[in-house]
Amino acid sequence: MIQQIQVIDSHTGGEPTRLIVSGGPDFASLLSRFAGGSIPETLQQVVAFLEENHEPLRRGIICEPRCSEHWVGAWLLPPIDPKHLCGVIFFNNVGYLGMCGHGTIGLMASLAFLDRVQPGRYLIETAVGVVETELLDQHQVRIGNVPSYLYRRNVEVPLANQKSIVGDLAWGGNWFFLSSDHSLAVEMSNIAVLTQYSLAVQASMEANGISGPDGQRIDHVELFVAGHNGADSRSFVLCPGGAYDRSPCGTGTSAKLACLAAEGKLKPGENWVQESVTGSRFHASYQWATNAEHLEGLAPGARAISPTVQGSAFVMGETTLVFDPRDLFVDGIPA
Ligand code: PYC
Repeated sequence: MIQQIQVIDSHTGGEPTRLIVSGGPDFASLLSRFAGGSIPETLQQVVAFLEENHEPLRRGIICEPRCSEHWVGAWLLPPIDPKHLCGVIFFNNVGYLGMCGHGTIGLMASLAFLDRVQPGRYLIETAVGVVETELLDQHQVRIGNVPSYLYRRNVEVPLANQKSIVGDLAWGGNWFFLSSDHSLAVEMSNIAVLTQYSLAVQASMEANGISGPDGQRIDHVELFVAGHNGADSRSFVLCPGGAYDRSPCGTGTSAKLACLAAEGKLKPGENWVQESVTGSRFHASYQWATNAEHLEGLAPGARAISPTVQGSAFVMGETTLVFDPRDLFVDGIPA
């Protein structure tokens, strides 16, 4: 049977998001099947179900030939709590993401495009917690992300030729290795070098057992240099799956703020402008988090933050994807 899926494509600071608005799995019945636990627990069970039963569809939607590795997909779900706007589950070319900052901004701009939301504040359910959003106009969105924190400081990651890089491990809704300990130019002309270098850092962390508190893979690498023209910092972010983030990365900016807060380099409420390698910018700040003591790996006495990240997204297309079982690449081109 030919399957049809309706999507809204947007980009946030150059990083694209494909929001699946209909034609996918029956999420209402999955949510009632896995009901009972907290919102993140239920959504993580839905993710496990998708991983077991709908991998070909994930690949078909987000991988070539219909899409490509630098996109993030977002399943739109009905809310578990009726006071919330909706749920969302993010994925990319290799699997599922915890949270996605640029994707949440894209989600809100896409819902505004569909006339499903007006400017105002909304709560969104993700697999790692409930996120606050404020739609400021058709394009501008402010996100109150999940509690974020520095996990380990000054971690040395060995590299080839007896070299190494030192950086921090932090959580911002995904796991990040963050470092300024390099001499690479964070410029578009240097993307191939930045990508190869960051892939080597990712591979070395995996080979050397450098992980999150529960063995979680540190699957994003952020390389920083000083910002200019009003930006506090400029960064290159490598995502799982090998593509770099065209936006400044919302979860990565949250992880960066957590490190700055822990080091006393940024005060609560102070603004931080994070620029991406493409030149797009997010405006961010934080407050100390309350009720975040439960976070795994939060050192005794350490504090988590509640980051706020603001950016804008633009809709690029409204498309029906067609999946014909006679198509050799109906499930995407295998990597
Ligand atoms: O904006 O959080 C983000 C993100 C994660 C992966 C790609 N973008």
